[in-house]
Amino acid sequence: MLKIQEVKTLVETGKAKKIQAIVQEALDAGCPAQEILNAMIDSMGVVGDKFSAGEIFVPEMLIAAKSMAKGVEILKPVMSGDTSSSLGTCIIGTVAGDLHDIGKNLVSMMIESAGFDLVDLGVDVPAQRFVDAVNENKNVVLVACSGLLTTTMPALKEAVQTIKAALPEMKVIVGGAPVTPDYAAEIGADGYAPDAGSAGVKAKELVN
Ligand code: B1M
Repeated sequence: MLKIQEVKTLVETGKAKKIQAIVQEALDAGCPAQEILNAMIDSMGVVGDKFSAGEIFVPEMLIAAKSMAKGVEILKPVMSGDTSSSLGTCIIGTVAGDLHDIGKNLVSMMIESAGFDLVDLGVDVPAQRFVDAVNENKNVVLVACSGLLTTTMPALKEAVQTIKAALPEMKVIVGGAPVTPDYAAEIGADGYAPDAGSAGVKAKELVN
């Protein structure tokens, strides 16, 4: 428990160099990986609230994000399951104009654990790039689009609609903090998930 509190503090204060050792110590002390991850996600919420309140600014958000990403590197091998048989390839990316990637990276991890091969296009991905990636890769069965800003929700819509216009049979899943199930349905996505764990479950459901 004490170690988890330490992990939270290291995320909130952006101590990227120290966090990996402490995450490892928390695991060694028997803390479940999911609990450590949830604590780090909570901490990003704290960081967001401080940003909203004008107590911290973009650089502090950025170093907190780096710190969390470093911590997740230690959790990834523990949380990823057996992926020996593939359900097909999933293309994933954060939509145009949006640079947030922590949530997308967690979703990638869970979709990969669910049994998909993954092609990660990164952040700020133009709508057409998703279509091109489907055509450039083998056995693509799913496209996953993440959006974290209310201002990039139209880009999410454009991504889904561009993919569906070019590839009507392709399954598309969307998510991200401002996205709701209603919005996902309204823009023509096949699936929505509120968090990384349920994104893995939903992805499997969509291709079965
Ligand atoms: Co930004 N940012 N940020 N930021 N940032 C938010 C999102 C914000 C809520 C902060 C706030 O004001 N409280 C706010 C958005 C407000 C809004 O749109 N209503 C905001 C803002 C305003 C901005 C800027 C505009 C700030 C500025 O420049 N003035 C700017 C925009 C830059 C851009 O993208 N063009 C900006 C920049 C940044 C940084 C670059 C500094 C950094 C990102 C670094 C990085 O990602 N590598 C950053 C950060 C760190 C945050 C907060 C603090 C944390 C985000 C995060 O990683 N959360 C965030 C505040 C917050 O979230 N409370 C904030 C943890 C992560 C695990 O959660 O990403 O929600 P999340 O992912 C979840 C679910 O959403 C879901 O599963 C994930 C795991 O459970 N999910 C999916 C995500 N994608 C999914 C896809 C799926 C399914 C589920 O299917 C495909």
